[in-house]
Amino acid sequence: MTVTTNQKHADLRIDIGRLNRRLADLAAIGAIEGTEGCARLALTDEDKAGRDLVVTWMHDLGLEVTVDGIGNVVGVMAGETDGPPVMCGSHIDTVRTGGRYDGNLGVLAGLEVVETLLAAGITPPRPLAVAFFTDEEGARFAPDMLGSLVYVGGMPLEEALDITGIDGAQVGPELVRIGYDGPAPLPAAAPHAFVEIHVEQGPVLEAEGTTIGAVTSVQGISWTEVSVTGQSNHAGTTPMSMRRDPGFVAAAAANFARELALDLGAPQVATVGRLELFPNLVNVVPAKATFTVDLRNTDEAVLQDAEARFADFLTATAEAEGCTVETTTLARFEPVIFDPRVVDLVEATATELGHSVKRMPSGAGHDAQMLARICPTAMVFTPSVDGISHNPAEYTSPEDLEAGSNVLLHTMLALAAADDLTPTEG
Ligand code: HGY
Ligand code: MN
Ligand code: MN
Repeated sequence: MTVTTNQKHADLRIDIGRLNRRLADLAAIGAIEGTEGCARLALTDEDKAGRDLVVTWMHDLGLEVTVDGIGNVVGVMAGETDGPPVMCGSHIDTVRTGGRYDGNLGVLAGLEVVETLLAAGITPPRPLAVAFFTDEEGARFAPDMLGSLVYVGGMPLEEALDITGIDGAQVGPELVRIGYDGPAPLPAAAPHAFVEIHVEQGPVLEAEGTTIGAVTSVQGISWTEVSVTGQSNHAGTTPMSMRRDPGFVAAAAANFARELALDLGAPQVATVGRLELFPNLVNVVPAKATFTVDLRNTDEAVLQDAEARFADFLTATAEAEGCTVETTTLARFEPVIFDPRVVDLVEATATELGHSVKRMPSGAGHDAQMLARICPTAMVFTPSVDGISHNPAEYTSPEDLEAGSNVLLHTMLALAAADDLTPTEG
């Protein structure tokens, strides 16, 4: 038995033109010239400008807007009753090569749901909430999903405010600087349920010609920053036998990470995304190499095995090169399983709306994986053209955006009408 969709408003549909206009208006902030993408790293001026625009839209829709101490913003639409809202949301911070849909869709589709209900004169049985969480990407300040992690009580606010970013800035002062160090209490009260719509960011839905993903889980994530220290020396005069070259160790580690992922097989992935050499000059054997390794797997035991094998290789290679190694864990989240009742509802809603749908895990991290700690949670995926994301060329067709947003609308209406997710007849 599942929570069935709300038949009363079965014909209600979102306005895709309005949604795409908002996506375009938000993407214009931090726009990456010559592309459809945008760059709004967390807590930068561009992020502030994006936040201000979305908060303005929330006020225009009559939502009650709150900001908490880590800068999470929640807009609430009153329901026929009080109590915990059915919440949707995601993030509006981006990576440096961001697309216009990653995160932004989850927030703006939520505003579209609200505007659709307002236009139809519908008051939901429970309050609805639209949220954007701070620093989901973790690209400037690690870990990723920082705002939603603090929101659910997974990290004390004080610890989060002390985090130093890749540019030396700190979370706390940056929040104050952009005016988003808000008063709302943390950890937050649990919503009734949480649903996040997000572009898949991978190739699966497109390859299978499927319109909707009913996301069942999020894979485990392991981020480590590695600092290798050797001895800077002359590139021309230093015999190879006398070198202590951290650049070599970093390159060998990056190559090993690829071999490790191929050896373990899908869904294991491994990425060395950030790599800095010092002094980074053509004729100097580096003194220091700093790099990050991102390992992920749906299976926690295999992910731990991958971490151990990588660490062993790193230690042995650095030792053989006469270098020392320091590692810092930037993020470590185990795989998360979403509430099957909400996953079932997303799947049933997609089917009732006439869309093809597939149950699938998420390769990317999402705020939903944190909300799943405090309330029944699931996600709606829409296809990504060529599976591309974290790239300004990221694209999802209006038809697929519309389908996914209508699934969000009716999933939220069903959750708003359900009594504590108790299965209903039918
Ligand atoms: O890294 C991730 O999976 C997400 O984009 N923060
Ligand atoms: Mn995202
Ligand atoms: Mn992302």
